[in-house]
Amino acid sequence: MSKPLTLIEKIIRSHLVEGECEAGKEVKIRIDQTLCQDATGTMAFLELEAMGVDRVKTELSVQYIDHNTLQIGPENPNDHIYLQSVCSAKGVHFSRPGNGICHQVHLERFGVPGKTLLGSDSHTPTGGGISMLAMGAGGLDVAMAMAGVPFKLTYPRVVGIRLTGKLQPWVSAKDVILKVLSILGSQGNVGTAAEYFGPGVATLSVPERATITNMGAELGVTSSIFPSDEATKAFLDAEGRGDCWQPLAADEGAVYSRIIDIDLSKLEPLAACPSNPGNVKPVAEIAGLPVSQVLIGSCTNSSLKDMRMVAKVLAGRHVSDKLSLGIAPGSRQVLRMLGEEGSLAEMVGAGCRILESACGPCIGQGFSPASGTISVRTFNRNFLNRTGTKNDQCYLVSPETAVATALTGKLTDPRTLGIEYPKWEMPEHFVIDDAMVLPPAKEPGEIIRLETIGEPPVCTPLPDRLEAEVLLKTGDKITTDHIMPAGAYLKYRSNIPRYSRFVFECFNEAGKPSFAERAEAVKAKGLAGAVVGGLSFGQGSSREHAAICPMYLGVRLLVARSIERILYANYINFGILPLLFKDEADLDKITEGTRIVIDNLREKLQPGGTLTAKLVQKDGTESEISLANTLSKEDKETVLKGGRLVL
Ligand code: MIC
Ligand code: SF4
Repeated sequence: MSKPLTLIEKIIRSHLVEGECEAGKEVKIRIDQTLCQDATGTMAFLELEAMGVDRVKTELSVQYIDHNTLQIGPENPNDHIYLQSVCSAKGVHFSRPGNGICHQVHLERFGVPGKTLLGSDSHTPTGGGISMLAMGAGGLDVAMAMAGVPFKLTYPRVVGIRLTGKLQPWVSAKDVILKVLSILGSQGNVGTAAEYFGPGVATLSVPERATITNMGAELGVTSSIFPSDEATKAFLDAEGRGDCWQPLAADEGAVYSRIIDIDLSKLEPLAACPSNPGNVKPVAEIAGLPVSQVLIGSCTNSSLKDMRMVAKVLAGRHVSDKLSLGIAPGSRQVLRMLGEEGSLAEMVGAGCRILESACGPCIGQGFSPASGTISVRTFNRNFLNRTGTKNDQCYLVSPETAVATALTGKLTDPRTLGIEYPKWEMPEHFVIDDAMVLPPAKEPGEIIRLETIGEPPVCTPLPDRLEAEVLLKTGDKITTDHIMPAGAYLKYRSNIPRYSRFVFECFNEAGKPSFAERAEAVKAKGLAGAVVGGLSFGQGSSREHAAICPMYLGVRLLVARSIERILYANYINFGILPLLFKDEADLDKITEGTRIVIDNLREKLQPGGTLTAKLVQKDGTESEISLANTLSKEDKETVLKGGRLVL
């Protein structure tokens, strides 16, 4: 009899195009569906055009407008017009601004159990809530998937998370994933995937499962998944899509690389404290902190289930006058149902501020907290400064904890409210109205590129003698928000020269040259730029701008102690060589201004091997260090030729 498989292994094998199914080995799989959002999608489609693709080859591709809907200046509407026209021409569905956050809408209207989904957004694994193998990737990888190119990934080690028991009132799915984060941490999980199983699974509805798989992104795992069962069917039936349901689960006796046991009945409300999602504490331990704003929404917690609970708690009560409460329902479907059932009126009556169904404050588009005050959010990321306020203090919690906090004005364990916990039942029918999703035209039409849309970036081959000056040395857990801030600069995503001015902006010091200026000075000397980092470099988003913009400024080398999956792939795609320290003590030998020299790069760079690099200090002293790589043969060829879009 063949070996019993985990569900993730089963889906990979049913989509396998190339490679050996063994943990740690590289495989290529067929991608059935793709999704893009506006902040990464413009570049992805410029890249698709540059590849000369006439029509996408996937079963379904959808482009969402959800990240930047503020439209301050013409940049965003210009992006929207470009995306609408290019999607129509290339065979892609277009979800208009106002229709909702990509992950929520995709779950509601398009996701199919057992299919593969690749998205140019790191929270694409939300689709694991309905049993998809859903993964985040850089825009170029998604463009290639749309072009029909199989997606390359490391065959993962699968961690099994066995759920037993049942959540107690006021404890919810967010507390489950925060618990998992407190166990697995937010780093060190590259090459791993998370699979939920056990009797506790049946007690969780699809929206709850999707909260858990969504925030699996913060673990740094490739994907997270739940089995497809009666609860999945109930959700899909209510969406009028029951015909795409099939039961899916791991084989009896499937072997996981590690098993984590979580008894849902024993969980309590948890919070991720500033400024990392892995910094988890019980709310009871930190209750009482004064709070200036509460935000409920984002792709993690904006389902009808979450919103209805919030409305029921707010009904007949009023938000504390010490804070502002903002609520962003995740989709037009959710917003409309809240309106029709009266929940919206309850929220407004309680003094909350209703925001558009979009990412909004989650990506620094408004609602920045006042200086030195605490923001409590149901979101998934609290990286420093992401709210748009310098040195912010952002706590990530469940909607239950958020609404309790909104009523009291201080961080509150919802169990202490003394209110009965509102009951939730999956509606028999969601309101279905896909009028804001535009299907593609049958024939290719005109693609409209207004003035703010730049050209897709191109790179040159790496020189055989790589001489790179260190522009910046960082600590551990550098996120893509550190590398390429979003917030107020999000509107420059389709203008690389402009956006590049803000690379590593958070490390710039007043009165000193910025990272961009230092990079230009190094480039003018005919040298490459290098960045040196610690553990878990590149946590967070899929934004390939964290590769494109440094590359545009001349950065060609990254040396770190460990590198996160999506950033690693993006660096290869854009011709930046990612190497690893063999000996962490070597980090101390490098400062800003040190030159890292690698002679005979083509010969020395052996896939999976080590090489010797020379360090030349500012005073001319020289030494040697060993650097490792985890490149495959294909990665080596790609990065040496300068990535996938080359002059
Ligand atoms: C995020 O949550 O950080 C984003 C904004 O959704 C990013 C994508 C982007 O930067 O455009 C992500 O998660 O991949
Ligand atoms: Fe949007 Fe925030 Fe979700 Fe990213 S994490 S997709 S910005 S809601």
